[in-house]
Amino acid sequence: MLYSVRMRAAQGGAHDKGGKHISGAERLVSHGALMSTATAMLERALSHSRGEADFINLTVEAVPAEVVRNAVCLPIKSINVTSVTAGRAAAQAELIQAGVTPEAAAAGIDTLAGLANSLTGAMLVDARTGVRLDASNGRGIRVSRMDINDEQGYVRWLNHQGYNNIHIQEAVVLASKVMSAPGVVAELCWSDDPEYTAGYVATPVAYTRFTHLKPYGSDIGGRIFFIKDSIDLDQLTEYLKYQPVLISIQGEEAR
Ligand code: WAQ
Ligand code: MG
Ligand code: MG
Ligand code: MG
Repeated sequence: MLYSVRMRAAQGGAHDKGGKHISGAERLVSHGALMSTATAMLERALSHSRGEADFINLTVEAVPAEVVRNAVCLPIKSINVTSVTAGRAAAQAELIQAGVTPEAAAAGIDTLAGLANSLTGAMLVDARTGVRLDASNGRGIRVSRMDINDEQGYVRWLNHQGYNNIHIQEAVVLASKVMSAPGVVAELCWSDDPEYTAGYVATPVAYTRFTHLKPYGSDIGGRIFFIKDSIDLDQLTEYLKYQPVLISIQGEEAR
C-alpha cells in the first residue's frame, strides 16, 4: 500500500473562496514515510516565499499498490541564458522542435507571461492552434499522485549533475508523469516563487531547463501542457489528476 499525500495552501482564505495560492505539493509514499512527509509539507506551507498561508489543506489517501503504474524519469539538460527574452526564445524553439506549432508555442508563452494571477494547476493548450482547452476561467489541472520510486538514488543522481534544489527535484518528477500521458506533446513551466527564475520545457525525450524564463521578483508562474487535438480531454485529465505513477531512473543513468 502507498499513500497519496497532498498539500495546498492559500492566503486570504481557501483557494475556492478567493485566496491567493501559496504552495502545493504531492507525494506518493510508504506508510513509514507518512509522518515526515506530512510534517515537511506543513512546514513548507507555513514558511513560503510567496507569503504566509492562512488556509492549508492536507490530504492523505491510501493507494493500492496494484493500481500504480511506472514511468521513466526524463534526462535533464540545462541551457544558460542571460536574459528572460533569450530564455523564452530558446524555450519556444524547443517547443517547436517537439511538434508544437510556432503559433501555438508563441500563444502559450504569451498566455503564461500575461497571467494576472498564478493558477493552482496547469493549462491544457492545443499544440496546433494554441487555444486553451481546459476551463479558461478555471485554476487549471493539478497533476497529482506521482513520486520517484527511490528517493535516495534520485537525489544522488541529481546531485551528481549539480542539481540540489527542491524545485528541480519535484518538477522533473511531475514532468516525467505528464510526459507519460498519451497525447501530451510538450510542457512549458516557470515557477511562481518570486526568487526562482528558471523554468523548463519537457518533451517525451528530455527535460530542458533554461536559467531565466521569468524576471526576478515576479510571483506569477504557471504550466502549460500542449496536447494533440485528437486526444480525449476527460481521459487525459483523469490520468493527470488521479493515476498513481512512480517514476524510475533507467539503466545507465541510475548510477
Ligand atoms: N500540477 C499542475 N500544475 C502545477 C502543479 C501541479 N502539481 N504544481 C504547480 N503547478 C503550476 C501552478 O500554476 C503554479 O503556479 C506553477 O505551476 C508553478 O509551480 O529545473 O517551482 O511549484 O530549475 O512554483 C521549474 C524549474 C520550477 C525547475 C517549477 O513550480 C528547474 C516550480 P511551482
Ligand atoms: Mg508549489
Ligand atoms: Mg511545486
Ligand atoms: Mg511555487
